[in-house]
Amino acid sequence: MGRTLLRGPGCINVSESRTQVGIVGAGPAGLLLAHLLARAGIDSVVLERADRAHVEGRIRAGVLEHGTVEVLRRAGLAARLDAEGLEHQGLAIRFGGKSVRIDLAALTGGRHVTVYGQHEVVKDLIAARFAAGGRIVFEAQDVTPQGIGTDRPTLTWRDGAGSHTLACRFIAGCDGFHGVCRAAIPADRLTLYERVYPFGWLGILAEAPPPSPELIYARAEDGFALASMRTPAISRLYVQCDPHDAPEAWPDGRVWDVLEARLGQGLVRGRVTQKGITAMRSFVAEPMRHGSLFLAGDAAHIVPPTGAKGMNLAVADIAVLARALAAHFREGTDALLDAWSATCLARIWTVQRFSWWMTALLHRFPDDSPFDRRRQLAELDYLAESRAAQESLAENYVGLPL
Ligand code: RFL
Ligand code: PHB
Repeated sequence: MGRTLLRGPGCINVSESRTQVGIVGAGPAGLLLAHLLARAGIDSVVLERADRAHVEGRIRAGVLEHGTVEVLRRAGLAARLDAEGLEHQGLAIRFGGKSVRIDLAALTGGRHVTVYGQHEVVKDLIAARFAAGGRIVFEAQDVTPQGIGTDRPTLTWRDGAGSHTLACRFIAGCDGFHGVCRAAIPADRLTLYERVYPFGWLGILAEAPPPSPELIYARAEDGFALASMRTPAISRLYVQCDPHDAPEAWPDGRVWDVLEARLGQGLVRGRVTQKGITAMRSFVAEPMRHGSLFLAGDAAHIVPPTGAKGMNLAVADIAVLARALAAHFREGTDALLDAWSATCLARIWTVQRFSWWMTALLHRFPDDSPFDRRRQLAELDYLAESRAAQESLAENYVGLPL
């Protein structure tokens, strides 16, 4: 635990404390790691830049793979997920006036996905951490990892109470794509792979029932659209847009008109309660470990959201990392920790390929030639006709085994 050092009257309050694993970021990756470590008897502290309301209100991913639900269930985190999550046995792909149902369950021997918002997962994780007496510091400013090349790294930060230092054995950088942890690794020790797409997604949350009980992915001549949901009464809808557009360029009427044109039948309009634009990229930083610092989730890799994989990859990284850290602290063996980055990267590149493929299949690329457009339609026709093609999509969509 910590001790507080007061440096003179009216001066800043400086505190020092110690933990086994210092975790930067209270997104799904950081919070799940803290939870799994606690269940293995390992102490951690989570440092988060934003406040709790912000973290719990951030609308992002919505589709949980079969294996992600299993991880959450095994960790005792699925009471609300099991009660409120929507099991999806299939999805639809619409193009050129056709609609193809991908029967996920029939094509994968009974596996399915579950629609449950990422912010609900985050709320469940925060509640579980606090119920177990876990430490999460919200509104931690200027978090800085130091000594990551040694086995005694530290995290320093500031908050309203002063400056703080946390001595750790390991640091987990779970601070997303724009975090500080990846930047703390010397540039010559990382290889970065990146592809930035010439489009983004405009996403809305609307008080309207979804057009269908299953997700609809639509490829139209002027771009992509997706109809998802959060509950049977709340739709989550996306349209492909210019990544540089401001949300103000998309008044509600325009969003609904474009959705209707791209999705086709069944769209129900309602009050729009949230609107935002996400740029799209594919990104991998290798290796995911430098000394005592591990990068997990979006801090190490980004996928375009077309395959619904971002949060699922973060959960997979963490499930493997928690096991490896438990082997270190409880059994004194480091083989799993030493293999962690390579173990995760094998899955990550498989998921990168699938997310890129789904994106290329369904989006309009500005420099596509007429040949490219016809080839894209031919690929969709093949998917509509071929069980082998559908099996490949379904196997990746429900998630490869952990
Ligand atoms: P997160 O969720 O980004 O959490 C990182 C946390 O770290 C905090 N942080 C810091 N804390 C302290 N000090 C600093 N210097 C910090 N810098 C950052 C942040 O405040 C945050 O709380 O990463 P994590 O845990 O790896 O989880 C990954 C998922 O969030 C992500 O893969 C998906 O949400 C991706 N994603 C989407 N995926 C989908 O499948 N479907 C979607 O619709 C979808 N929408 C999105 C998204 C990602 C977005 N980002 C990252 C910009 C929409 C957005 C806007
Ligand atoms: C969502 O519900 O937010 C969602 C669903 C499927 C995707 C991406 C996002 O591919």
